[in-house]
Amino acid sequence: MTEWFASSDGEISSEQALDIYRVMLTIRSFESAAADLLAGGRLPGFLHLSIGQEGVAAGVCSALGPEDGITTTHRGHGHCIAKGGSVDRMMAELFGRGEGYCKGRSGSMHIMDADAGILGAHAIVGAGLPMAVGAAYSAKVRGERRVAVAFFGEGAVGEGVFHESLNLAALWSLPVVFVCENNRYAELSHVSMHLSAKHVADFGAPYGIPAATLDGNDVLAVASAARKAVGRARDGGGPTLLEFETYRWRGHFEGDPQRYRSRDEVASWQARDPVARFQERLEAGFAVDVAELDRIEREASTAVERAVEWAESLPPAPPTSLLEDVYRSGSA
Ligand SMILES: Cc1ncc(C[n+]2csc(CCOP(=O)(O)OP(=O)(O)O)c2C)c(N)n1
Repeated sequence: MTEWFASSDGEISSEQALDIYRVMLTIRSFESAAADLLAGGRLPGFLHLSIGQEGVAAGVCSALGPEDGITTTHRGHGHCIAKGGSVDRMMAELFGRGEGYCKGRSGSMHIMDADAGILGAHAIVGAGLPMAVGAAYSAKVRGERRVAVAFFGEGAVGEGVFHESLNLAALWSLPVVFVCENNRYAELSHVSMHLSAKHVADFGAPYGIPAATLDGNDVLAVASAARKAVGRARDGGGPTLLEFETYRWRGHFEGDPQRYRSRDEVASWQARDPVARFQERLEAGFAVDVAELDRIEREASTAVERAVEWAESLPPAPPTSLLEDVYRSGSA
């Protein structure tokens, strides 16, 4: 099955490739800025960063249209940016400002933008899977050609909700793509300590769902597999399970002492940097010149710098706003 998902040359135009590159750099820039702001005491809250995993978010979302939906996790900044979320409103949310996506109440882990098809980030491991199945179910019963994508880590695979979601999606042949970012660790536990199968993709077969394990740090391979899975879902072919092998360069959360892995292991994955690899492909395969790549990089970092400047200049959301949008029954 993995061969069916293999990419072939000429699938992506130079314009699409540069757009994917811009998204990857925006994610890296956003998360690097957030890490520095938190370390410098300027940002409150908790951060789980996806630096090193940008290829999955950018590649998968390049296959989606505005009408399609995604659900994501506690490590979801990249998915939200790739799906068209505003870096301004995301940064305002991280700063706890009223202009943020959740009026400054949630911080990093609950970004949602229904207009952009970001159906929600969920801090509860596995929580996004049944919601994507629900979105796919609604598309099917309404006869709409929308597709839903559930992003999740391999840590979610040990949970019942992963299996319930795959079962119903297969049973009802729903237009959903399950995208696992297998970054080798769930919190402090290596995948070999919590997963019975060798690959997450092995769980596709029992449900009759096509599945493949692919290199998540090769963004063109990701984009190609995603296009096939999304196309299949849109044409009524049902769900697909894609497992992308990747790695988070930072700790599970910012501040994690990371005693569960070696510096050599981190370095070996940094040598497979999805951004640097794609940059080489763009120069060699797409004949893009370095000046153009530098321009895109500057634009991405300027957009993030402006977002930081704007968000930080806003006043914190007032405590009284906590009473807004709170529902209660009975008379006042
Ligand atoms: C249901 C549930 N159990 C436990 C946790 C605590 N927790 C937060 S992140 C995490 C690990 C998740 O690992 P994975 O799904 O592989 O995602 P990654 O952090 O690697 O992106 C755990 C156990 C939680 N948030 N929700």
